[in-house]
Amino acid sequence: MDRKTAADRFGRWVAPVAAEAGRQFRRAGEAVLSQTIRVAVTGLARSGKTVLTAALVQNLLLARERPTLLPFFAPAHERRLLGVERLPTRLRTSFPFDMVMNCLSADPPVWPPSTSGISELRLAIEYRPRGIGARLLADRAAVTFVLIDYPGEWLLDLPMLERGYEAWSAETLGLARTPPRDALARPFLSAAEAPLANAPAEAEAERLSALYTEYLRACRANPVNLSFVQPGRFLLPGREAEADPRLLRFAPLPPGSTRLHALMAERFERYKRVLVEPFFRDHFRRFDRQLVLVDLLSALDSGYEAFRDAERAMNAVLSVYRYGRTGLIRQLFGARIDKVLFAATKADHITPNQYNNLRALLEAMAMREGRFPGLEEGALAFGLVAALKCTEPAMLRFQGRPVEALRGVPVGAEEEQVLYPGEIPAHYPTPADWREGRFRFVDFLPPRRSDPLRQGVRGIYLDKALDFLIGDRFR
Ligand SMILES: Nc1nc2c(ncn2[C@@H]2O[C@H](COP(=O)(O)OP(=O)(O)OP(=O)(O)O)[C@@H](O)[C@H]2O)c(=O)[nH]1
Ligand SMILES: [Mg+2]
Repeated sequence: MDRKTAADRFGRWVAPVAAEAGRQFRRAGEAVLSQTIRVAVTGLARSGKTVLTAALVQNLLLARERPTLLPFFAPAHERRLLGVERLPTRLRTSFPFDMVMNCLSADPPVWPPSTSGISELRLAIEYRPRGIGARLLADRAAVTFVLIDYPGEWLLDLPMLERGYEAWSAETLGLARTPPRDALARPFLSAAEAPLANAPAEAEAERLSALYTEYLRACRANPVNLSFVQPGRFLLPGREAEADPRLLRFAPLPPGSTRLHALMAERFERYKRVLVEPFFRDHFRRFDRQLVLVDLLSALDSGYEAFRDAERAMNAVLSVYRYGRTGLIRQLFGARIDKVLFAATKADHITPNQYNNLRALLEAMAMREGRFPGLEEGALAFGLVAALKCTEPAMLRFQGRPVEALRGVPVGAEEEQVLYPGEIPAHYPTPADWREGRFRFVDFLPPRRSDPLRQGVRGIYLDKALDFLIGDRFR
């Protein structure tokens, strides 16, 4: 064999292998760069989860054609999105995306109905990696973005896991006896303090749990509009509890040793074991990032007590991050969430000059109870969003001076109006802030003449929220 033939042979032999190796190498790179990120969107009933989830998804679906839709979402702004499409749902009920978009694009547009339970939506996002190193591995990569919408009420049950029935009862009854809850809890409290001695324990448990649920419902309703309700599934049961309502037939009781007591304590433990623990184990533990929506403006609108109660609920949710990396809850569930964004919703109810105060207030509410050893520095953020902007900034004259106001169609009105919504205090508010009649946040109708199906959903800071939650995964 002469040298040339040997070289040819060598060349022929090596060339296809090298190409194959290159392909494999690139495929491995794509595998490295292809990843799944699960972001859970939660918040109490009516906080704005459904509209916000749909708005994020709709704008992502349009982001390649309309990069200006999400200017603060770096991969969109840098024109690195190559394609975004919906994938079939895997584990959970499908998020009702088409229904929500049909509502928002109807003429006139309407708000979608309330949802219940947990649902998911999966998106495949193809993008061009940024760094040269990453591009050498693959010139396109993919992120599977899973959004999960679930009731924030379920998170309020977390602190129950650390309590026995007696301790939980003492705490819960103590809260029910403080204003403004005491007035709402009266029928339940008098029944709990003097249970019917001759009634069968089963029937009494049923009667007391019904009264207790009524009390929780009244807490959430107008005019008090409180946030902290426990057990959260008494109001938002979910599929498992709907199938077996006996799981919800208990209530707190003063200390005692009756048969009723034993039954209540047993059901309390069962509730934790059958409903609370599996949610944390099977769902929460798998989330990578968490967006917690807080309708802080409604709470502020309802008075000092509602505001402080929203803080109580926020801190119950945050308690999971106060346990530290070795705490009980971590050990039990090994939660891997490494970024949490708390966002005040419906920011279109206030004028832009109030955004800073709203954000600062949300942060102050969380920080009053101390730090978060369960989260790295910078992993917890506070912001504000509007899923769908229903107002435009406008000006009014008040006592001869111009003041920033909002233009929109209030719920119940026919015509556009210009309204002054009030100001968010720059300090942590005291009851005096409400005596001065400081806030009047009006509900507005969704805007007409917008075309969310083609133009995207116009919100506030949707792109910033997205960038915080998933931007780092598009390297
Ligand atoms: N002005 C304004 N109102 C909003 C916005 N988002 C939600 N809303 C209002 O809040 C209501 C509740 O929004 P949803 O997205 O359905 O809230 P949710 O948390 O999914 O509520 P549930 O399904 O009942 O738990 C809507 O019907 C609107 O009235 C927003 O960005 N701006
Ligand atoms: Mg909903």
